[in-house]
Amino acid sequence: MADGIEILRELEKKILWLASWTIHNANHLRENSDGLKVGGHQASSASLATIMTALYLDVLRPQDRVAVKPHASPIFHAIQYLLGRQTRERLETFRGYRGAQSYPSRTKDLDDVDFSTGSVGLGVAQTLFSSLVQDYVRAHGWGLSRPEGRMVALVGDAELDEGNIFEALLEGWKQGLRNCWWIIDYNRQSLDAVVREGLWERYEQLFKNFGWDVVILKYGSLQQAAFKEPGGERLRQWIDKCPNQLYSALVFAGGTAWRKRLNDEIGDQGDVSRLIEKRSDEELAALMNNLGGHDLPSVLEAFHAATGDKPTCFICYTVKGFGLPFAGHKDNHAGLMTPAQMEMFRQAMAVRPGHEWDKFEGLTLPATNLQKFLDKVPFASDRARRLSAPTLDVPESLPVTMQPVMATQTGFGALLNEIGRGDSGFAQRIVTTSPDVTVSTNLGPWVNRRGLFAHQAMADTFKSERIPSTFNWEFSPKGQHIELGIAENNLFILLSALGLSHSINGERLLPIGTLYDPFIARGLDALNYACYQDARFILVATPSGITLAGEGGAHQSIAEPLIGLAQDGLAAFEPAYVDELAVILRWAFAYIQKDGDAAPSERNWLRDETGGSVYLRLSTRPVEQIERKMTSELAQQIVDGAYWLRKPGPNAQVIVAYSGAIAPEAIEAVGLMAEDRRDVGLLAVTSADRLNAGWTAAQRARERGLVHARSHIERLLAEVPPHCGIVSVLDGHPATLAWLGAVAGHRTRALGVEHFGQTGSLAELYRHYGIDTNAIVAAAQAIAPGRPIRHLKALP
Ligand SMILES: Cc1ncc(C[n+]2csc(CCOP(=O)(O)OP(=O)(O)O)c2C)c(N)n1
Ligand SMILES: [Mg+2]
Repeated sequence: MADGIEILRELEKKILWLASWTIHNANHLRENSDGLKVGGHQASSASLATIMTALYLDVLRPQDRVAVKPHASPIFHAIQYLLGRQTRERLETFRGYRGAQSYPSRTKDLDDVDFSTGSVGLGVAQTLFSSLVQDYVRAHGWGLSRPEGRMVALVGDAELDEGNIFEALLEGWKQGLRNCWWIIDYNRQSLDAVVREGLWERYEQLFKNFGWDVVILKYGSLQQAAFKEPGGERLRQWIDKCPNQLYSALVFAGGTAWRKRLNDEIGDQGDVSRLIEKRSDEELAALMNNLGGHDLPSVLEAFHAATGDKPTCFICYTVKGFGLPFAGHKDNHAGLMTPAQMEMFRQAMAVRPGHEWDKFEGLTLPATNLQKFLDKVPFASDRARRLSAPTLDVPESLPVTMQPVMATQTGFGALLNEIGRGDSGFAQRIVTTSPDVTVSTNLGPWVNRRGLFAHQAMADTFKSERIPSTFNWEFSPKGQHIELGIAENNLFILLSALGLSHSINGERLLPIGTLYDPFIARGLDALNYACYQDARFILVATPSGITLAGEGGAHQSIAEPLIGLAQDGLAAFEPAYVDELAVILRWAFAYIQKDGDAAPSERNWLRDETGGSVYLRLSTRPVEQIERKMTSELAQQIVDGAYWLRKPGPNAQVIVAYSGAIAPEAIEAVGLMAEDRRDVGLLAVTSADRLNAGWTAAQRARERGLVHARSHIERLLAEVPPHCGIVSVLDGHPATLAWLGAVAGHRTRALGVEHFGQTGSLAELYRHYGIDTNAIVAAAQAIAPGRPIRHLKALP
């Protein structure tokens, strides 16, 4: 190990150099630089150089997974470079087009990032949920031939201000979290400031309260040795009392300043003075900067000592910018080394000009020894850290017992209930989850059949006490529903972890999460990051819109259809009928498993073969169902995003395009107009999102010369005469469908909901917001002039 420590020390130096050079290169040297400087990396990275060296080059195993603090990405990339998993070219284009990413990215980086970070707090929680998912998978008897991994987060101390971390912490405690390490980079600096005194004590208590072990790495081995010298105890007391601001300032100021301050405050001409005097300025600075988190032996010892599976929080004292000229300065977050400072750093590192990217340049140990060491690094012993799992066959169709009048939410519950009856491999891999709205989003029947997941079996007391209850809430390691507390961030981060199981655990899951539609906004960033990681899941949101009337104004959702339209990696649907939902859900189970060709289909210009996640915006409104045969053509159109419920004639003056639960109003309006407007058409839009994406892609293809490219909506609207108007309507923001007019230049009036919070009956609310039958007719009359539509009533 002594040898090992020397090698690690050398490599740590090299890693800090490479990370600093990467940033310097991106800022000062890269040609065609647009003048935008890279901030927030240099100091922030340096703070974790020691800890990450210890982890990646010694402690971690291939099965371990890490969420790296966003600003430590240059250190991460430098380590991967040394391990031969990152290219020089990508480091040279750090933060540039197709270069190494400023924040580690699972999808954009090529050097094996486990979790994308960038939005602080989310990566931290992701490790916790990944650990729960690993337990879930293994409890179901899958993936047992592979060793259990540890989920590790490198956490900025200011990152702990993010509330989602505490939401996760509580959930982890409830679910019996194991195998999770959170390593806090306690540099006592955030972006703007130096953090409050004594935060570590709050953290310590907090983590202990949630059943974690807490390991504090405060003093490095130099300091520990010095404390044993005569006068050492005085020095320790002084360090313990020193405020964060002052310590940082002295780190920045260096040896002379340390000496003056220490002599002023504890210099007694006796033991302590001797302890201080014995050391040169440089040695004194090295001693005072030797905090636990920068001391390889202490860091290694602490990590290796944590052998059990208990979740463990390491509070590591560090210096932001350690080893760099602006170490400790409170303004250093976006600090960059000047070319002159970099030159000094280069000399200190003995790196010759032109050899900046050489792996072992300037190191004292022989290159062959260093390379031999790197070749044996346990973490890198298995190149295939990213796993895969076969796709599961999805039934040709999903059966459902139709009732004449039915809400899509009821349909969803019935569909899952049917799936839950069978015990196909497909049904076994479904895992559902919900933040305390399991029953109210209609997952109850499924949960009754498949049970809830927990490490230990727990009977339903109501059942054992023979008290009648609709729900049989039994927990067991085989259960297939993970019940969460009310925290939508947790829902999305858990979905993200479940939806990466094929890649992380080599075992595919088919995750479904349910929540109330308006609360998508509560966890939106976590949803975005789940999609960004390319996690695969189905999100089912009910109730939605103002159609939830009885639920009250405070639960209305307006912007969610636009989120569905805009969110990358998420295909959004808003069906009106349960037979549509059955088709879409079946498609979704296959779609979330795809990972194929990125070329768009020539039929709809969508890139379905690449797969993605799915959002189903459903409703609690019972709607009269249409009795019809589900032909394969109709099913295809439902999945593509729209179909004619009533085809417009050649002389159509107006068409109505609707989405979702407002279908009865749209149908009624078309009926009422029929006598006074010719050939009225009715377009059922099942996915504004997919229609829009196909349209955009087809236009782009045409602009690039593929003159015959046509999207699904273009084909549909090609049948509509140019003078015809479009009235679009949905229970959501009108912009969701307003773009339909731009497809072929039809005059359009977009109806929808723009204001929040009104309560009332469904009829009152539809009237109030102008999406009822009469409002549709009025809009049609206004944009498709002709004789007065006789059923039109005056608008309020
Ligand atoms: C959700 C979110 N809000 C704000 C930011 C901008 N930001 C990036 S780093 C940072 C402060 C980080 O401080 P700390 O976690 O202590 O890391 P250090 O820089 O000290 O290493 C902030 C506010 C962000 N990345 N994500
Ligand atoms: Mg910090």
